This record gives sequence, C-alpha cells and structure tokens, in this order.
Amino acid sequence: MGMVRRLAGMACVVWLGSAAIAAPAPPGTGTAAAPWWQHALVYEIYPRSFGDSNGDGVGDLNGITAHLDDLQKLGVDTLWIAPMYPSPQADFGYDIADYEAIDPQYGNMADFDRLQAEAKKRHLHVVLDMVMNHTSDKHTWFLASAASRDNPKADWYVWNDGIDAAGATLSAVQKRNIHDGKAPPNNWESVFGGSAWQWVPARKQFYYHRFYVQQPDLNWRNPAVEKAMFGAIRFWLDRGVDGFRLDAISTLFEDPRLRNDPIRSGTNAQGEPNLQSLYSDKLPEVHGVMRRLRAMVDAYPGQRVLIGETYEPDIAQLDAWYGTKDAPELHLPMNLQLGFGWQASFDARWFRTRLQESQQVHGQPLLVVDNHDNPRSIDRFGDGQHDVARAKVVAAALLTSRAVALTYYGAPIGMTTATPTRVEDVRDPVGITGWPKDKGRDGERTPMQWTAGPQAGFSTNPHTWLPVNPNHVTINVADESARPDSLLSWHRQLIALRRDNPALRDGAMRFLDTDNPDVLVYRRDGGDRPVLVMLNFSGKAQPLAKGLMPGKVRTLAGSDASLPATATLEGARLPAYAAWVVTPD
Ligand code: TEU
Repeated sequence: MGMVRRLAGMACVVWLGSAAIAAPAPPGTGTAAAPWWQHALVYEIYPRSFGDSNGDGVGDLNGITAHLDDLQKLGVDTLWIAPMYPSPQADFGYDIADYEAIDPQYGNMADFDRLQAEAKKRHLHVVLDMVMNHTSDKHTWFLASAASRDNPKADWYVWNDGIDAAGATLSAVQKRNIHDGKAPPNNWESVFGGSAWQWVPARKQFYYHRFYVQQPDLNWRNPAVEKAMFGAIRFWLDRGVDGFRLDAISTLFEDPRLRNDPIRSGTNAQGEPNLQSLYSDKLPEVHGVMRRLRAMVDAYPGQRVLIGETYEPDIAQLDAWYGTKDAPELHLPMNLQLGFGWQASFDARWFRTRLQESQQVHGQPLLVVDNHDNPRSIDRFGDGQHDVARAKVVAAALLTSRAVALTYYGAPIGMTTATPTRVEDVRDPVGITGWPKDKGRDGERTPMQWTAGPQAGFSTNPHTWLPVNPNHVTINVADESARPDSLLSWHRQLIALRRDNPALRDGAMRFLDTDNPDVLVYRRDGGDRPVLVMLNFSGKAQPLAKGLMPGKVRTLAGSDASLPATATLEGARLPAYAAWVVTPD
C-alpha cells in the first residue's frame, strides 16, 4: 500500500540514551510536568463500523456511546473518532462538507455532546479527526470557489490555467487529461490514481486534488483558509474535545512553481509511474501552520493534544514534526515505521531497531501498528498458523514500550482483514479503480465483532454497509472476554500492567542481548523495581542470554501457559512465539 512505498529507503539509526523518568500520575489524569496524553492509549474508532444503534446497517455516534463500557473495560483512555462530519462519503468521511456539524447518518450534535459527556464520565478522552488538506467538493467553500474566477473564495483552492497541450512535453497522465487545448500544469498524480488535476469548465481551469477528485486541496497560501480552518478547530475545542488527529498533514502546501515531481522506478497499483512527492509533500511552510496551531491549542485550558498522521521514512524526519522547545509543533506525531515500514516483518531485529529508533525523538513517541488504511497487523505479521500467538508478541511490544500506543477497533480481539473477493462488492473507490492490484481498504473496515450472534452484535440489519466477517462466531468481544487465554484478555492484562506498574508507565527503556536474531529483550527502569520484557519472534523455544535479570523473578504477564509464576532466568528457555514480562520477586 501507499505508505509501504513511501517508506522505502528507511535509514538505520542507533539508539543514543535513556529517557527521563517522570512522576506517575493517576490513570486518565495529567499534571503540568506529565500531561495525560504522555501516557495515553489511543483507540481508533471508525464510526461506520463500530456500533449501529438505529438498524440502518451503518454505525453511528449512539452506537459508540453504547459501547463505552466495553472500552473502559479494555482499559483504553483516549478515543480517536474518524471523521463523523457531514460528508458525501466519497472517502467515507475524509471528504468533509461541513466542519461544524454531524453527518445525519451518524446522529446529531446532541448525540455528540452525550457521547462526549459519557466518555468523560469514564475518564475517556475524545480526539477528533481533522482534515485540513482538502474539503469535499460539496463543501460550500468549494461550490463558491468553483463557480467563477472572481468570487470571494476564488483563491481558496489550488487553481491553475494549465499549459498549452500543443508542443508541450507531457506525461501519459497529463495527455489523458486535456481540455480546451489545455493540459494540467504538471505530472502530479492523485494518491488514488490518475492525474491530480481536474478541469472545471465554469472556470476553464484545473483544480488540484491529491486524493480523490471529490477532495479538492485547499490553498494554504491564502491566509483566509488558515483563518477558516482554525475557526473550525476552535469550534470543537470550545465544545470540549481533547484534541485532534491531523489527517494527511504533510501535504498542506504545494510548490508555488508547480514543478514536475521526479519519476521513480516502477508503477503504482493504477499502472502509472511512481513519483517522488518532492514538490507536493512536506513543503517547509507546513511547519509554520503547525506552530501557529500548536500555540492556539496550547492556549486552551485542559491539555489538548495534536496527533499527526506522519508517514516518515526515518526517525530524523519524524522528529521534525515535534518542532523545537521554543517553537513546538505536534505533541504526538505518529511513528508508523515500526508498523508499516516497507520492510516491516515479524522479526526480532526489525522490532528492536525500530523500537530503539522510536525512542530517539525529542518528545513523547507514539507507536501505531493498525489503522483504517492498512491490512490488519494480525495478517501482516501472522503466518497463517500462529497468528494469535504472534499478535500477542506484537501487542506486548506495543504496550510495554516507552511510547504512547495507538490501537484500532478490532485489533485487540484479533479481527482479520476481510478483503472483498469480487470487484462488485468493493466500496472503497480506490479498490474499484485499482482492482485487482489494489483491492482498497474495505478489508480493514468491516463491522466490529461484539458477539457470536447475528451481525456480530453490530447491527440488527442483515445488510450492513460492509459484510460482517463470518469468523465473528469465534472472534468476538463476548467470547474472548470469557477466555483468559484470548487475545482480548492478553490486551486487558497488558493495559492494566502498563497503567499500574511505574517502570512500564514511565521507566527508561534499555535494550539487552541486542545481537539476538530471535529474542527481543528490553528492560524498563522506574519506580523501585525494574521490569524485563522478553519476546520470542521465532517458532522455536529459545535459550535466554545470561545475566538478563539475576535472582528469582516473578511473572507479570506471560503469553504461554507453560511460563511459571516465579522462576530464575539462568538456563530458562522462552517458548516459541512467547511474550514474557517479569520483575524481581
Ligand atoms: O491518509 C493519508 C494517506 O497518506 C493515504 O495516502 C494512505 O497512505 C492511503 O489511504 C493508503 O491506502 C488519510 C486517511 O487516513 C485516509 O483514510 C484518507 O483516504 C486520506 O487521508 C485522504 O483524506
């Protein structure tokens, strides 16, 4: 998928030192020295697919509210709700038609206020998705902008006359997009295929859309755009939301000269040449917007947070998103390298290197291994035979590292990717145009599996927007809650441990036995007792290195039934695909 290509060329960096140890704070709260989000466990909710309260086959806000107790039981403390604003749903909400309202198919503002109030009662923070790069083509801003060249919003989007097609050197994508003798100004391609430029006869001009044609890019060089978008953000801050996940944040600006992006080798799923987004991504001006946004958000009471969707190929480039001490930017840029780097695999060396690097940023790290754009990690890291055992190892790495962790609905129960098998069943447009090379993102967006009953307890309607995965009869919250050895119980155990154990909560992270190709070992030092985490990524029992933790140890969490309650590590073996977390007895 996109990010796998984008992360090509990932650099190797050596871990330099250990982190400062902050004082523990009660769950869900923060102090000035250690704001709540430094210990957050974020849970991404895709509102279409979480809970359907009105039986129309599509999830809604009341459906989320109805399941807050389940989330509290799991132990997460922060909900990121993917876009629930009015939208034609061309990109399932990432095409926003009104930034200050709720899509009627998801409910209304009273439902949102209730969701937020009920969440707060349970010490759950609410983070909204904010799409600043583009709007829907049905947003009134764009409708006005597209009507003529001289309306008050004429310059709110990225418009261009194009170039004379005759005699110009054009890419194949440009050649297919000629109107009134004009070709698009450059070779830029939409992330979802085809030219990134769309002709509008009323203006006799092209507009730029990095994503779907229904998602025109805003012109961030126009100060009125920043003012309007910051106004929308304030609308929600005033309503009490705890922060935002900033969508596609790196692409706000385009090269003022609109130069051609360099061509890389190979073709994308749509059969077009791969481009390097040199002139259409990560322009330096974006950092100015981030600094101003941060200043605005920090001025609000109550520690609001900015989380960024930051696909970066290496840790230095990720670090830039934190800004500096004097000019801070994002609180929590997402580290998507461990989970989605193009070489990501279930391998001790991969996890060790990426976890080591993850600690090298100036602020608090945030690790992500699942989201609504990628096949589920249980499939990406699984081998088809030991998927749950491997998923337990991945969960342990995510939840015992010194990082804010982000998980995605369904991941804690091991929901699998259910990619459509027939093109006529695909809902995500990129899966239709890209079929069969790119089957789209429906597979990771199927309805949440609550029970073994009809529609997995998601809806009373047999026709849900995406089909319920038949494996809900075994993979569901109700059954897994009752099984102590389930993936869900493992998550609950690790989450509680991470919250209550001072070393896991705040302790420095030190890697041991660092040449071991099979077993990843690290120590967390904090409070009065260290914690040792041992993860076997191999399919064989592995001997443990000498001197990891001398004396008798007590098991805090063990993913394999054969692991003893107490043991000495000298001479002990770690079973295949086992995760073992211990502390001195
Ligand atoms: O994704 C931005 C992004 O980088 C995508 O190109 C991503 O790599 C792609 O979806 C993978 O197939 C964000 C949202 O997460 C995504 O759902 C939206 O479609 C996109 O922005 C446009 O808003």
